[in-house]
Amino acid sequence: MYEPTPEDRFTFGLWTVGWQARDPFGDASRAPLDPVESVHRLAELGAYGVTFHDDDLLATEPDRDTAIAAFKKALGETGMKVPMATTNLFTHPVFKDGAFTSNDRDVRRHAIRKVIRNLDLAAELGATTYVCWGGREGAESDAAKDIRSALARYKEAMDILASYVLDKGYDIRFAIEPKPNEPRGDILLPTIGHALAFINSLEHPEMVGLNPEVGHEQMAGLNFVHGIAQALWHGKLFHIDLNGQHGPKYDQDLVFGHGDVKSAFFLVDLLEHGGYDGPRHFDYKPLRTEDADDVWHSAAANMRTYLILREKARAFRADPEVQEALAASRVDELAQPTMAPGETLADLAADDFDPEAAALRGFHFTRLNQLALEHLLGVR
Ligand code: GLT
Ligand code: MN
Ligand code: MN
Repeated sequence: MYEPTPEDRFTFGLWTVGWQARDPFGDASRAPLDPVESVHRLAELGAYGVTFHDDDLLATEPDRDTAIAAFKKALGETGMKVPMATTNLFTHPVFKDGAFTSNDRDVRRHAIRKVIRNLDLAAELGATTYVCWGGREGAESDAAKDIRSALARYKEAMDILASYVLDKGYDIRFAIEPKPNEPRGDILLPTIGHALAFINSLEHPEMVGLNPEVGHEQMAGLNFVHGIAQALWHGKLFHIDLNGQHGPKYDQDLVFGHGDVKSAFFLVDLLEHGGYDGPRHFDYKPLRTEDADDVWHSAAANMRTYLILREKARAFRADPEVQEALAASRVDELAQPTMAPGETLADLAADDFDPEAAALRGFHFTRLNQLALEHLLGVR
């Protein structure tokens, strides 16, 4: 029960289990982890694949060719896939004022070269999604950054990368990952909504979608389930970062479900019934208190929690009382167009409607919410 298999398509960033737990106040509490070990351990736990930043591959082996060869061998031995890759444009101090949007033009050129180099490797390993998390694209002072120029440079970089992928004939789409703040005081493209609007201004909008992260929207006090629903509605949910967060505070990157569990329940319900067929990717950080063994317990916890919530969501949908409550709340009625085919505004004007009577009708949403909560709490 709740044993993950590759069919569940669970994936992990190498940087998650490999996080050494350095934070702004303290040194690493764990030793570096060889990506080869991560691939083997995650495969044993039932994961489908791994994802990586260019620099993650160099965690314990500084020579790039040797590191890539060892990584490929581990993939071959385990059958693990690489559905997504990304670039580290935030750790090296050269990126302290951003990468694509640094005020320093030389840095912007370096950033684009760094992405292009890793795009070639991503394509070779079969990745079809390339994530762009602009963690350092931002500012602490409104005097320090011309935001309109920064967005123009962001667009320029995305347009260059898209045309590179087209020229090479790679089967790759880009996924922008929004985040409101941290490590910058304010980050560009802070939410799903900002990123969706930005994508519309690109030269190849069809090649660019989103990689929303649970905690990042919740840091901004936003409803992640609504954000994901809107991304799906626009056809832009290219990838997803699952983790946990307790409301607006620093980015916690908790195990999936270890933050707002009710939101996690409705998220799984949406992903499972809303038409998302991409990988279920975990982007969490094993707590700094945990030792080398605990890391693997935490990795397993993400998948187990997802599978438990998936079963709860299915049971919720299948419960006759829930179906009856959904009907009583007229949830399906919203799918019905407000005007019937062929109806005119004259027909609309001719409606015999009594707002006073309609205002007396209750929607019974509390009952529905309580049923969901009881499924989640395991008493139904
Ligand atoms: C970084 C960040 C994540 C992003 C990753 C992609 S790395 O750890 O906190 O949210 O998804 O660059
Ligand atoms: Mn993320
Ligand atoms: Mn995060």
